[in-house]
Amino acid sequence: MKRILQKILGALALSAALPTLAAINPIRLDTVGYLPELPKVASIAASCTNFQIIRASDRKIIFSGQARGPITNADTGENLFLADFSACREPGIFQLEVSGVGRSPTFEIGNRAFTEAYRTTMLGMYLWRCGTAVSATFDGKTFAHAACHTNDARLDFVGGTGARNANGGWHDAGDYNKYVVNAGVSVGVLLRAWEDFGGALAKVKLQLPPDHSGLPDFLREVKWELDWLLTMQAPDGSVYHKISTVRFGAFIFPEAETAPRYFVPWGSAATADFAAMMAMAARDFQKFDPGFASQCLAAAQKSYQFLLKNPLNHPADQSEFSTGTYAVRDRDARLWAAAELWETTGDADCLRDFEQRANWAGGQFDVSWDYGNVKNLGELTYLFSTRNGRDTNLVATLRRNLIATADGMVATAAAHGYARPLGDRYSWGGNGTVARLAVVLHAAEKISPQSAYRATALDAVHYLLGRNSFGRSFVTGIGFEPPLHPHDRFSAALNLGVPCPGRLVGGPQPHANDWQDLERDYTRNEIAINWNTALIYALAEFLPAKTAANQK
Ligand code: 9MR
Ligand code: ZN
Repeated sequence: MKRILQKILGALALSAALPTLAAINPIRLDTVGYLPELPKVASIAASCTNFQIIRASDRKIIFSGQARGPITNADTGENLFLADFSACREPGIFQLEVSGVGRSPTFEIGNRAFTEAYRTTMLGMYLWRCGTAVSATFDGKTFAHAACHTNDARLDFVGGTGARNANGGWHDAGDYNKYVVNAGVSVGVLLRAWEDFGGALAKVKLQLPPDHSGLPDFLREVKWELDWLLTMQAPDGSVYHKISTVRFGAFIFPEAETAPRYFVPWGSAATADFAAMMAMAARDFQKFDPGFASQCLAAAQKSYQFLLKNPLNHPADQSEFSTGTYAVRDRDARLWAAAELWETTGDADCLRDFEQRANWAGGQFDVSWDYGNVKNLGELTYLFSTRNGRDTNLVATLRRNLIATADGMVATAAAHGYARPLGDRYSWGGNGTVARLAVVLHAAEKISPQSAYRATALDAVHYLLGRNSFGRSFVTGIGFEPPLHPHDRFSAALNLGVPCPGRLVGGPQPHANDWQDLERDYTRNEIAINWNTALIYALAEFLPAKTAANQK
């Protein structure tokens, strides 16, 4: 019976309103869209020789092609056919059809195919704001909460009494705590996006409440986090590791979470991440808000001086807390801080500090990187700096390693049935890691313009938006059959039938097919700022406006 029903439905045009179909649809592609000039490939988990691209409005066949395959995709255990429709450049809304197999969900071909997705992921950031009321309407539903956590935070665990202001910032994830180390990679990647694609980003108006700051919307959202981060610096320049309840709270509205929240003792990784973020902010905000830029620079220098006086790795004492630890060594964060301070100030001691650390690291780039290993960010800043005085050997090594690392990603994507540039590596937050590969790929493209780097960065996006073994988008509110049940306290409390939009879930792990849209599955179906910001970077690369980096 079920089979017959599926057959009947398969013969009809699939619509996003039919939730069970994506799970069985063997035609997997980016259910948001494709850029006209870039490669377009679908993966088909069924026998396929010919395929057609059909225009949604009038069902006209606008392209026919032959699939290639089958190829064996080891990690998902499937035989896949690949349908390449790169030559199809006509803008519009389409479906891919394979006779006897079915039709894909609709997708767009167009220069602005990712603009709404980008705006929605930025809305996802706004909806993480803490210390304030938020309200936004998306797809006819209003996502709102009252001002939350307005008593942040108590000083009991950092040698004080009473409270000190640490309001603001973003909630971290599906929980409402605020962690400096995870802010590090998140803000770092966002400001990297601003430096790489600021021209394009400045053109997109975001769904934000009006203000009089005069800042581009993108920087306004980043500043929300930076303003909070400034409250996390102790008078001696060290930086508190996090603001947290003692244990994770219930699935209630943030304003209903009234359990006391505390400053958690300082850590050297948090301190170094802070110095790096503030040094970046100092140069990125200079043009728009010089007062704020100098405040950021002074804060960065103070924390950097503190680190020089405290050269050993110092993990934060989190023994009283069972919330997220983000307990990482400080090595990469110190390298990153030195690079950003040098880039912003030209200080020769920072340059020496960075170069020594980068040489210890062999000038290597990491393929898989996240909040615990941020050295790629520092190395890229150094590599693209126009300042004098760099060690030419180190520059050459970094260039070589960057290209080798990016080439590896290109090869990995080419060998994978869904062109996942991280291949068969799946771990907690792996979807974020996949998106973050775009940072290194774009950097490689800047020094060696090759279409494969750009195409592979877009492969990462395509995987996340539906070209995967689930045939579904991993981003709430975006694409075909996105997650409805992420591990997210705010969405659960709202109970609107759909979750907060614009959030990338962690994704399958430890194996390719290990994911379900289940709220309790926090290791696979949570959301988090470090994953979202990585996706924002990847989407920013594919916004329509030419950017400083790709203007030729
Ligand atoms: O993303 C983090 C992952 O790498 C860790 O393995 C995991 C366990 O420590 O924690 C993840 O981060 C969570 C954080 O600790 C608390 N907020 C939610 C984060 C996403 O799951
Ligand atoms: Zn809050």
